[in-house]
Amino acid sequence: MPNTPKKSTAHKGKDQHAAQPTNAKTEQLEQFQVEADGEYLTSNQGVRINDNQNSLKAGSRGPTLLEDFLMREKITHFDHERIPERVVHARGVGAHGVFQSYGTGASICKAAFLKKNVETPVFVRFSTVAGSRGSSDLARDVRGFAVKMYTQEGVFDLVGNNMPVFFIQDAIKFPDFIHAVKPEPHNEIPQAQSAHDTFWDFVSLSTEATHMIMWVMSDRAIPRSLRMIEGFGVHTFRLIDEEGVARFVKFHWKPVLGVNSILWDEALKISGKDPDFHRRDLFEAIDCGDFAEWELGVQVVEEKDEFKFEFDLLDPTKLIPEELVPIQMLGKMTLNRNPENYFAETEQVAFCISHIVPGIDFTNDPLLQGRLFSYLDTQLKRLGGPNFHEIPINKSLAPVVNNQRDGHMRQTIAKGIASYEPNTTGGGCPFQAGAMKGGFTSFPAETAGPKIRDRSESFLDHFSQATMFYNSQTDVEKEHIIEALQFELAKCDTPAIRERMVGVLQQVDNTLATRVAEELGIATPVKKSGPLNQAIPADADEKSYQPTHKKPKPATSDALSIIKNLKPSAVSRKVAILAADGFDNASLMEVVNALKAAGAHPKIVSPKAGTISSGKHELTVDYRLKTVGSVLFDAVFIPGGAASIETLMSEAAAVLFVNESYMHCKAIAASGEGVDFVKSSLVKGGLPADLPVKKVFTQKNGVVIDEAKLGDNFVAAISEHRVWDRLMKDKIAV
Ligand code: HDD
Repeated sequence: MPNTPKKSTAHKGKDQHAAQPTNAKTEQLEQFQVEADGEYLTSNQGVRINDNQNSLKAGSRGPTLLEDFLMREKITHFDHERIPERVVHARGVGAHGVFQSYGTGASICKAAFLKKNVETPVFVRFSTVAGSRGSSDLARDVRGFAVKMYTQEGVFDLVGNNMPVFFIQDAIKFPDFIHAVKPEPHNEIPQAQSAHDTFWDFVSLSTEATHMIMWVMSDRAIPRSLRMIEGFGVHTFRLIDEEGVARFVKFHWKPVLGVNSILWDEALKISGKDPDFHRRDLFEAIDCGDFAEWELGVQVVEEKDEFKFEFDLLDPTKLIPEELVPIQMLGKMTLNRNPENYFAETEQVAFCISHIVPGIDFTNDPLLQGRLFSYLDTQLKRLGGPNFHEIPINKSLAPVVNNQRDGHMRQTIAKGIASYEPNTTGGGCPFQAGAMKGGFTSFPAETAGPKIRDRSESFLDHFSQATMFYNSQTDVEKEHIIEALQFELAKCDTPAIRERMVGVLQQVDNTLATRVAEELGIATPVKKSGPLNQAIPADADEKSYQPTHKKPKPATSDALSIIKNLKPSAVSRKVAILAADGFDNASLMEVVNALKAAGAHPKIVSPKAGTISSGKHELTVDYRLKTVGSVLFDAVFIPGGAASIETLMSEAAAVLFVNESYMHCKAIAASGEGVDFVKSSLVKGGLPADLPVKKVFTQKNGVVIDEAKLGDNFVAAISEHRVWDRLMKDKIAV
């Protein structure tokens, strides 16, 4: 029996895992917040500063004195403001929120945060992978989706992406892969782009990347908003129930707004118009109460079914089709509060895949196993030492009680003389909890086998799921994948790399490979040189490496298409109202009211900043026309009003606005003289006179003009997100 503690310590006995109020993390962070509006400037030692404009000099025109401790303190601190940016996922944005459990997971997982109605504070950081901290949000890239849950049993980090598979199967390949995708080492070009030789060289030589390549070349890599991406834990994890029974799971985050993406031409332009597009979108949405929401779900596979599938559950380049194992929803996450300070919170947050709580455990996925080492190691470098868990954003809400001591920047003032265990000097405290008192116990998975550097044969099928993904897309989505590959490979300088990649694509789909090859001036089929699957030794007979276990698998999976799963809604869409002095107030207000009622955000865009007037009514201009562009909006409305339209007619930027909106398949509405403006703009924009005027208006394909219920019909058109018929039927190239 343990002794009674002699001295009071931070140990709180059995209460330490008591339920946390939702705002507990907010309160914890508030203790560290300092208002910037204190009355007087002080030094870091609290000494009031008399003059912050002039350094201490020998005479007013003389040299600055080394003695100026105030200037030296200020400049020294400035010189040390930067910490190393993340080696990957450097560009990111974060938000606070809460996870509310439905209780539906309680039967398969003993973790307290999955019990019914438990609310757990969270901090989420979204990111791109390849670009530096200052790169554009709109790079064609994977989006990181890292969630830190401050559960009552400790911190749980679910460090995932917006794509359910990964490029490589073994963590030992990660540095090579990242070196290949990052800017080339001799000239540090290109920034935040995979469209260059080294990336395509690597992935064409590592065919395990083929499935992920399909995802990255799809519209998933260019989201409309971070609020409209899915999230995936990628690896197969384990959940353990109260009885100690383990099940395999894949984690999924499903966005309430549905998944939506933009066109590549828009992405290129947004990178210039507003490289902070996603960051701004998330910040503004939370700021105005459009909270971002996701449901957390799991696909569950019983231990006995581990080998039921065509693929290996431990292979991170494979997904479990939802048609085979449906997702069970466990709870809902709402992001409802912006950080107070980017550096203190979003930059210093430290995710580690090893941060798990009782009820969750790992599997032998070799990518996951390597990540278990990498994240802790990277935080030590990035945040400067072993005490990064004490930084407010990383601090656990469950009490932290142990004998770890000291180190750079230690905050905790540990009392007492017992800094070891077992002890009697501290009354034995803190004690090991043991499994019965909530101590973490690893699932006793059977492990045996020779020590060997090898890859399981069950990992060798590199193409089936790439083909399944491609075949699951609509024609529009397939077209986008083809165009993305044409764009990227045309940026490769080395012909052999392009050719090798076309050879890989032939393994996925012949039409896909042929369409890409045509644009690159390559004849198909490409002659094969050596085994395509690079995991197979060069001198091996490739046939003997083909998977022998043929098990049922779907040829397609509708869940993999964005368009097939569209959730029609105009909620939080940003709509431009293009107008100038003399606008028609009645139609403008009808549309504005309909948009607001649907949860969309109408914004007045006008040639000049300030205000515009209808004669009787005055409106504040939200954006000056030439400062923005159609790519920053989801739709456009041009109200009538002779004088307003006359002004717009003479603005090339307004004509471009309408044309780009049309080409990007966005909903367009017009009333009165605005209708003529749309017609003449489209003709001026280079579309054949008979195409837009006849087809656009007779088919009403997302162009709503002068109708009764103009506002409602416009909202209906916006809710469809895009009018893809324009791309396919009218053959508009963007
Ligand atoms: Fe990683 C950051 C996601 C494989 C090594 N990773 C990082 C972040 C996300 C992911 C979302 C950003 C976290 C943040 O916002 O701070 N990484 C993934 C996923 C992977 C994956 C979903 C595959 C399924 N990562 C992976 C491997 C390794 C790493 C195989 C190394 C062996 N990842 C890191 C890292 C980073 C990181 C170097 C950089 C910054 C950081 O950790 O905190 O440790």
